[in-house]
Amino acid sequence: MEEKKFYVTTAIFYANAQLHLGHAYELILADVIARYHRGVGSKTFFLTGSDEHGDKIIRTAQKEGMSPQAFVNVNVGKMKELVTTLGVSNDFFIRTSDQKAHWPGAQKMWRALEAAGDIYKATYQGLYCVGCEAFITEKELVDGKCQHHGTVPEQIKEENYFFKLSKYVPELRRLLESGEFKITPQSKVNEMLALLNTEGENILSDVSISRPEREIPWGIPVPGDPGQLMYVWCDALSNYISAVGYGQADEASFNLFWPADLQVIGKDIVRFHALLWPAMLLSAKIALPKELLVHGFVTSGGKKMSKSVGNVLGPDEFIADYGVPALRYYCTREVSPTEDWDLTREKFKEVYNANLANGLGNLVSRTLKMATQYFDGKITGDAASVPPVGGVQGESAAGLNIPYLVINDLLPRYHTHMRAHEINKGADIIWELVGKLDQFITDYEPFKLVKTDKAATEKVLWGLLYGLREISAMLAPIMPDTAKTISELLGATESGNVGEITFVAKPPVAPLFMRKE
Ligand code: ME8
Repeated sequence: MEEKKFYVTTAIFYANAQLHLGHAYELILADVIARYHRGVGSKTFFLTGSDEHGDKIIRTAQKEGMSPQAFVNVNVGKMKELVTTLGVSNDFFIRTSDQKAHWPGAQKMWRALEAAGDIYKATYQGLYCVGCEAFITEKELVDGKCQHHGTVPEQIKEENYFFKLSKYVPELRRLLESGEFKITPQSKVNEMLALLNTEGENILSDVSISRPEREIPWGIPVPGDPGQLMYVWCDALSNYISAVGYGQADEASFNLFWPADLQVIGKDIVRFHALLWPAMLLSAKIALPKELLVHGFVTSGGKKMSKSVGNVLGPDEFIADYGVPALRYYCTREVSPTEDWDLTREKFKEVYNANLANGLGNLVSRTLKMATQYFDGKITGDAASVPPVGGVQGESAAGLNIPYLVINDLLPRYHTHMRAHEINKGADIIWELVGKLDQFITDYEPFKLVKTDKAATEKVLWGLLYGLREISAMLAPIMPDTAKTISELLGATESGNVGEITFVAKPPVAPLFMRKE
C-alpha cells in the first residue's frame, strides 16, 4: 500500500542536561527512518525539539546564575548544533518555551481535557522526584530512593489540577491488547499491560498536571487559572500536536500530518507515551499516534552513562576521530534499535576498519580505479549482459547475476526491513551486496581479465558499477553524505534503451574512509 504522508517524531530533549550518545542515537535512528520514507516518496514531516519547562530547568538555571530563558537558550543552541552536525533532516524544531508555536496548542489541549470533564482540582500530598519530573509512590522506591535517579524524593503538599487517567484504563487496555495502538517491540506492550492489570490502582491513579506558579514560576499558565502552571509532562507531550499546528488559527497542517505515524522514544519514558499520552488524546478526542518505537539505552563500558562515574560518551569525540558518516553507520548497523547496547572505543574502531575502510571504502576505490584505468571511466551496458556471480570465465557453472539478485532478492528485503524500522537489518543488506561485489571481483579478476578479454572485462565492471549505484541508493537514508559522494563518483545516466546505464566514473581523490591503526 502506498503511503501518502509520514509524520515521525523524537522525544523532546531536556534543555538542562549535557547531550550524550543516547540523544545522538535517538536523532540518528529517527533521521534514518524519516529519510527512508522521504526517499520512497512520502510527504514526510520529521520533528524534534526541546523540553524547556519545569523544576529541573529552574534549579539548574539558578545554580548557573541565569534566568531560565537565557539558560535554555544556550542549551537549545547546543542541541541545534548537534542536530545540524549529525545531518538530521528535521522539518521543524519545537521549543516548549515558544509562546507562538507551542503554547496555543498546549493550552487548547488543556481546554479539551477540561471540556471532557477530565480535569479537577485537589490537594496532592506525597513524594516527588525532580529527576523524573513526576510524583511517585512509596511502592516504586528502592531503598527509599528513586529507582531511576538514586535520589531521595521530596515530600510535597500542594493544590494541583489532576487528570482523570484512571477513567481511560479499560480503553487503554483494549487498545494495547488489540494492537490498535502499536508499540514496538511487543515486550513493551506486555510491560504496559502488566502495569494496567496488576498495579493499576497505584500507578494509574489520576495524575497531577499542574503545579502552583509560586513553587515553579516557569511554564505555561493553566487557561483560566494563571496561579497554576501546566506540569511538564502535560506541556511536553502536547508538543507533538502543537508542532504541526494544533491550536493555531490554521490547522491544515495538523489535519494533514496528525496522527503521527511513528513516535521514537527511549525506554525510560514509555509509560508517559504509552499510557498518559494516549489517555490525554482519547480525552481530547484526538486520534492516537499509529506506532511507538521504543529504543534501547546506550551504555558505556557496561554502565549507565553518568557524570559521577565519569563514563559519559559524547558524540563529539567519535565525530572528531571517525566523522559523522561513521557514527551514523555505527548507530544504524551495529546495534539493534530495540535493545540496549554498549559502546567502547575499541569496538567502534574494529567495525570501522572492517566494514567502512576495508569493506565499502575499499570496494569503491578498487572498482572506480579499474573503471578509470581500463576504460577512462566510461562504461555503457545493461543488466542482461552482466555475467553471473560464482560463474567463472569459460565455465558454464552459473549463479544469478548482480542486477537480478538486487532486484529480486536484496531490494525487497531491504524495503521490508526499513518499513519495519529494522534499520540494522536494512543496513545488513547493503553489506551483503558489498560482499557479493567483492566475490564477483574474486570470481572474474577483472585486473587479469583485462589483458585477455576487454569486452568481458567491461561487462564485469559494469556489473560492479551497477552494484555500487544500488549501494548508494540504499545507503542514502543511513549515510547521506557518503551515498552522495559515491553517486557523484559513478556519474550514472540512464540513457537510450530501456535498462541501459552509462557510467562516467572517476576515482575518489582520497579514500572514503581512512584506515585507523
Ligand atoms: O526524557 N541511551 O528528555 P531526555 C539511549 N524531556 N537513549 C537515551 C539515553 C541513553 N543512554 N538517555 C536518554 C526526556 N535517552 C523528556 C522527554 S517527550 C514529550 C519528553 C533518550 O533529554 C530518552 O529515552 O532525558 C528520550 O527518548 C530522549 O533520549 C530524551 O531524553
